Amino acid sequence: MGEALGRLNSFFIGPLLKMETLMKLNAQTAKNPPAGVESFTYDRSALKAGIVHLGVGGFHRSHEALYIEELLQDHGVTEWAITGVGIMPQDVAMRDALNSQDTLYTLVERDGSGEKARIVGSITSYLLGTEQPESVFQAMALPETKIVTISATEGGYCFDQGTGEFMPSHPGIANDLKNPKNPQTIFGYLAEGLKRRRAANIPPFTVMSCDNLQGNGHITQKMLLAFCNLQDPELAGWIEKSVAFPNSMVDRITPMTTDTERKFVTERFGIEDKAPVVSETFRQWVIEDTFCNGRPALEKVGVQFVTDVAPYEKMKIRLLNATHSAMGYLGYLAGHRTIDAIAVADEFQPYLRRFMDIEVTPVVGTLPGIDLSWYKRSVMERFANPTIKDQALRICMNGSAKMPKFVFPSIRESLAQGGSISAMTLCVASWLRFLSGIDEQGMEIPLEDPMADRLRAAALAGKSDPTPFLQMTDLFGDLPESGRFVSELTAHLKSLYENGSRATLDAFNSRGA
Ligand code: CS2
Repeated sequence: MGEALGRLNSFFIGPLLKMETLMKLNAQTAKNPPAGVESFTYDRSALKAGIVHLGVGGFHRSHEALYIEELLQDHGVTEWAITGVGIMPQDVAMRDALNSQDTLYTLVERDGSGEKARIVGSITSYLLGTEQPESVFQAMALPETKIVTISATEGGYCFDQGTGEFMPSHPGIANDLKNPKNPQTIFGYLAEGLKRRRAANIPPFTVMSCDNLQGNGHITQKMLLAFCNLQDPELAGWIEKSVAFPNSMVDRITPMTTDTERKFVTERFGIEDKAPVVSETFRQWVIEDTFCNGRPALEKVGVQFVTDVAPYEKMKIRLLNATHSAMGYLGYLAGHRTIDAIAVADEFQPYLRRFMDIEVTPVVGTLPGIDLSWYKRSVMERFANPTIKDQALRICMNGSAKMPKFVFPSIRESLAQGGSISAMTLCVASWLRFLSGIDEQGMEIPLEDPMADRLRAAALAGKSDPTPFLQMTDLFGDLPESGRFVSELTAHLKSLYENGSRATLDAFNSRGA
């Protein structure tokens, strides 16, 4: 939909610069990298893949694959390399890019003080599930595979956003129940992989979600059990008894790789890489230590193991991810295209402070050992990182899975406490305005969301009246039962349509607390 989105999503390789010293990325280049680029020195051929990862996008490659890389490079570990798996038809671009360069890629970490590039070798093979599902099942069934990690985006878990319950009618799930050998969802792959291990009497792997869902391990477990109960109840019983699903909190801002990032890596480091990753320098990973078949010593490379990850997840999702949403939709409507520009824009500062300090912080509560003021300051500094041109459109993708997890729970909790919901409701209104697919200048907005057609139809039917949206209980749950929510939402949406985003923000800011 729209040329802009095509450019944002594709792995299309634009014309590269003609540089005499340009090196194509491959195993040879990794042994002799260009000046200023770090590379690994371990023997890649001696590694075993202890991890199968479903959903190899930029985030996995800037985060988990880097932690593993450090274990391989700095701690002599050999058992925990990664088999990467794509499960979406569009992952063919990643497969082609990575497989044409020995599954290597360049990771560039950037902030105001400069940038550091390294060639990462921890993903030792890449399989495309849509074309070779059997190879994926075999990899999952190997005794040396001990963990399956997942980054499937918040929308990949196939539950009803209103009730949190499994959706057997989800088209991907319906396919996987009918065609277990050609799955489309993570649950189809996990069920088949675990089924084979059980049949071969091999201990199960741990299943670890790396997506921004509160209680991501619990959700994965609940959905997988619901899926298996429909397909093979005995398998479900075995999984319930013997598979671990640790909850985890993951964090690293990683813009989508577009031609801009590719060109930057080529020009700055002299590497021709079809799939580089550019990320911020900050990273965090907090995991519950409940693995059922061993785990890498990730604590050696800075991962925190805790008994309860819930406070960390809540803090991150409600403050970082939700504030991202508050910046993305309204910022895009106000004409900004990158998150750093929104973070420093005068009209956004008071709004975002109110969003975080007055509305979200009271529902997050106090967290043992965590200074929330410091956390919020550091989040705002990360958003403002001018070297990371994180796309507002990336943040605006898949709102139907993000808003019910990032923003709606805080509105519900604040309503219950009698707190203010005005800034959070303005965020929801900006999402609904965005979903009309037409910006304030009359230009098309590229909408990327599995529910895009339904959402756009609701926006066009209601315009400044949110009623068609509020009837979607599979999205809004019980929120529309709150008169306060509905009236504040209606007022914000009307103002966005009638006065535009900047005037709405100015009026909001001048009203004060
Ligand atoms: C973002 C996240 O997708 C989003 O809306 O908030 O991708 C965010 O950048 C990461 O969770 C940072 O860890």
